[in-house]
Amino acid sequence: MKKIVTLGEIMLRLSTNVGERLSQVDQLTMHYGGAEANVGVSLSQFGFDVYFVSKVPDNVLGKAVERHLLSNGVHTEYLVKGGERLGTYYLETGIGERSATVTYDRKHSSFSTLTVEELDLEAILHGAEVFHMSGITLALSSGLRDLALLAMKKAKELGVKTSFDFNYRASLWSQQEASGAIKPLLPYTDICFCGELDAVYLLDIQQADNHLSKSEKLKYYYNEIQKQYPNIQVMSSTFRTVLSASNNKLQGNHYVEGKLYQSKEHHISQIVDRVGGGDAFASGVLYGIVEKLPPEQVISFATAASALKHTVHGDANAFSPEEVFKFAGNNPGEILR
Ligand code: KDG
Repeated sequence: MKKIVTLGEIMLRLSTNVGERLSQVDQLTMHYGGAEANVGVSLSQFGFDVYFVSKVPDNVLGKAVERHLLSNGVHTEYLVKGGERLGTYYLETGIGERSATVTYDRKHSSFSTLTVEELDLEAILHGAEVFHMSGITLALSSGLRDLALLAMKKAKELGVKTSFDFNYRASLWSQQEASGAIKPLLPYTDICFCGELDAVYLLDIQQADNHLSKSEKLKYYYNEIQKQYPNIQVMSSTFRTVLSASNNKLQGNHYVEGKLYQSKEHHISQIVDRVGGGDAFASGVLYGIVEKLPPEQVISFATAASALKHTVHGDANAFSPEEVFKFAGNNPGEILR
């Protein structure tokens, strides 16, 4: 089986039911989240040998996290035990015109104390097809920023494809801090998940001409990013049209060798839970790349995986490739040259 490694924080998520306010409920529903853990779960369901690298407390919550990962087929050998606490977040679920809100309670989490000395990066990354991580990890501590850079460099040294999702979270850090931490990683990145706002606000790329269409603008940004970082082979992102918190349109974009490939537009008219939609998308792109699908199919698969995520509760997708292909339908997407 093909080996994939993801590194990041896994968190406890406590959420309200639809139509409830966090300040008014007595009961919350428990799930596990964390961008790179979500990607790991999806990729494991897609049939890969996934190793999730993280740090969780050596207590009953750490054990519960491990059980969650194992029950999804994710390997936990590289789950370091220690530190004080499991990062937690609260989700007030949105409905209609009211958007969801996220409240973090993750300061001083076990993961934020993880250091390079606690991991054998060579052994962890050896033989992997892909190493994936996201900007969320960089936001959590300076030790994690050092670890992330070393891990990306080590992956490149070992011939492992590196994947990085910007995943900018304004509640964790400023654009300036994010920009300063993300830029050093990009020369070691092969596959990148970023969009227009990331290009303008985190990579200081000049705004595209307003007369261009949405896709032409994105292509301009990707061209500019590639001029600065020619090592980045693939860039992907989605366009979301928000009709309401529970009714969105979603279309995937995938840039390879100077061409932009687009999926069909999915209309998700009854969103159950949109958290993790981006991670499901990233997992779909990585699946397509590892399985060497043509770019039209990669983006069709990834966008379908993301659309499917919106129909299930919790942060992580658990669909098989067959289910995703079936949902994607026969429309393979189109090439915008
Ligand atoms: O992409 C989904 C994540 O945002 C969610 O699982 C929680 O990792 C998380 C975060 O830090 O926001």
